[in-house]
Amino acid sequence: MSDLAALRTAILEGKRKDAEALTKAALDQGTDPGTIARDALIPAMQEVGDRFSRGEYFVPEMLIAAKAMKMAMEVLRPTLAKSGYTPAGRVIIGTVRGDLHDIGKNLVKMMLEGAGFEVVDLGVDVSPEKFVEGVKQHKPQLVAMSALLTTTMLSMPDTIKALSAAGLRGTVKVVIGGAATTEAFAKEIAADGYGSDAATAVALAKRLVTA
Ligand code: B1M
Repeated sequence: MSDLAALRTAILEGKRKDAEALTKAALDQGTDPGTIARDALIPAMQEVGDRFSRGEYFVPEMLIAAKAMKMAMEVLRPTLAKSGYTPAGRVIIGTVRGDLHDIGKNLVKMMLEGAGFEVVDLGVDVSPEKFVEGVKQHKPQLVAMSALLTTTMLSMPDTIKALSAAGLRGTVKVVIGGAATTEAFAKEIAADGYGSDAATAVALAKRLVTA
């Protein structure tokens, strides 16, 4: 098995130390960092998402794989920028105002990173004003909001309105998710999409960024 195939397998199986060591070894052997990302890390996370969608992986397997991916990315990140590697797009993500649940949001973030996106994480309890500031500062293609509470999901339309008031709504696609939300709610508040889980969120982000 080539080193990159072994690296893919290490991520799929959530073997963090192997993922880190194999990434270092590939770099030491002179493999281009973009090739490591494109041929090993991103396909591994794509496969994780596919297995989740087919019901072969569940949240724990996805979390473990995402953590292995994170270890590999930490080794790779300093060299990626220098190698001229272009991310799939930039996303800002946050759990909305009043809401402290971040497990799902973190999983979505890790899966997006695994798909090659640059993700700016605004954290939890993110007000509409903070989302607006985040868009001004980081100029993302996509804003992703998460809400787990039926009370806090109401901050989502407020954020969309705040983006419009700041003249930024046309510059970004807005996607939402989290257990409190639904596809119908996304339509009602004129979001650009709804992700029922992390794998769907990645597919949605890819579709909207290339649209
Ligand atoms: Co809270 N909590 N909680 N909680 N909590 C829920 C959400 C609840 C359903 C439990 C219940 O009553 N059955 C309920 C909400 C009821 C409602 O509003 N309808 C609830 C409540 C009431 C509360 C408190 C108010 C309790 C209290 O203090 N009285 C309080 C609120 C605090 C606050 O936020 N202000 C509270 C607190 C907490 C803890 C701190 C103890 C803890 C959070 C820890 C943390 O996140 N760091 C917690 C937890 C763990 C839960 C449950 C048990 C699990 C949530 C979770 O992590 N799920 C939850 C009950 C449940 O869901 N079974 C519950 C796993 C996670 C992977 O799934 O977040 O849905 P999820 O993310 C998924 C998808 O939704 C999607 O992808 C993820 C991966 O597949 N997704 C996105 C998520 N974000 C996305 C964004 C996208 C796309 C997809 O953008 C495009």
